[in-house]
Amino acid sequence: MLLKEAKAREIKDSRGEPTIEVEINGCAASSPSGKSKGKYETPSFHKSLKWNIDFINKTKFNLELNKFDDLDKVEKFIKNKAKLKNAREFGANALFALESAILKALAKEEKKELYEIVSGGKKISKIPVPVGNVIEGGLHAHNKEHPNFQEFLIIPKNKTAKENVKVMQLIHTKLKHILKTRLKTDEGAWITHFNEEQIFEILNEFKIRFGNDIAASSFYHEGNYIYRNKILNRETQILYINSLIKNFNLVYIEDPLQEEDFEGFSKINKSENNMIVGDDLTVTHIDRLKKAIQMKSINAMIVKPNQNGSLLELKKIFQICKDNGIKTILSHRSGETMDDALADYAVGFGADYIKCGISTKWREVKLKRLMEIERKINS
Ligand code: 2PG
Ligand code: MG
Repeated sequence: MLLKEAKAREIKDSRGEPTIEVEINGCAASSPSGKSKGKYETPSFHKSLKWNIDFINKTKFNLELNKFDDLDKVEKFIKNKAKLKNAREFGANALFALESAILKALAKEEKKELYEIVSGGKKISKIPVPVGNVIEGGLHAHNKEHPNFQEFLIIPKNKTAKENVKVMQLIHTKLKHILKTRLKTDEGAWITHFNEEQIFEILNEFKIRFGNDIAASSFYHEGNYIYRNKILNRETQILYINSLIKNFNLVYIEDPLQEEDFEGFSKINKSENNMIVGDDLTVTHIDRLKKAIQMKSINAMIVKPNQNGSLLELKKIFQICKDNGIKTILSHRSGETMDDALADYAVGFGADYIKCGISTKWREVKLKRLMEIERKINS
């Protein structure tokens, strides 16, 4: 495919905030945005959203691109043309939307699916298991009394994505009545005044695997974790999290400690049956992942395309995780677009899990695409 030019424009995400969409040969791709952002994430844009849009619209690329790894030519071109230290400096949202639109256009030209371009033709061996948030607190909830933990996630265990999605949707609907709420967060999970332990008791009744994105940096202040009814220091937070893992059989714990505490993460009890997950800790960056592996901080990692920007680096991250026995969870952001490509990246890169919510149209398109890919692979 000869990439001559690309069109970029501003669109609104599910929160009504501006983000970027790039279109190439009728194939559009866009970037989401987060609210509980990691301190070390790549900035979304270079100088501004407008600067990136103008740059893409005015550039004549003239690059011959025929496979996933040819994104290298794009990254080198951008680095030189925009006089950057590296391609990520272009801005994670802008770079990801551009690279994603390129891969979609390439898939169209080659009459292939996006996930086939991403996998480089390798046989697809698994469909990632969806991780769905049913209740939210922390920065994602806007009611006065809410749990401190940001996400209460359920992880079904059926053989197919179709069955897993059905189970998640059923539990999500049942919880509306149990919690007696009609209010949803940005990610379509329920808002409640119940506290963490009350919610665990409720989820236990469903006999399903569950856990949390604690997003601990969001309630950490000068050495303490400030809960609505208690204050814990580093040591007592570690003891508290380890007791929750044991008492409630939590199988998934994301960011249990603030984003600088690699050593503290190593003290959270890991086993074959649970995932201690880095998100704000690792921010989809190779150096932070390597540090987390060296310090035994995590046994699983969130991968967010727009925390990094470069799909080539994402590919490397998946390889490093695989080589080191780190489970991978490809994840949406709390401010999402209608782009469903997350499912293709999860399948194409061979992610173990996909975290994309359960309810509301921005999340449902991604689950729908996941089930569609499953049908295509099995047909
Ligand atoms: C997270 C994400 C997605 P945000 O912390 O895992 O749920 O939240 O997009 O607000 O960073
Ligand atoms: Mg998180």
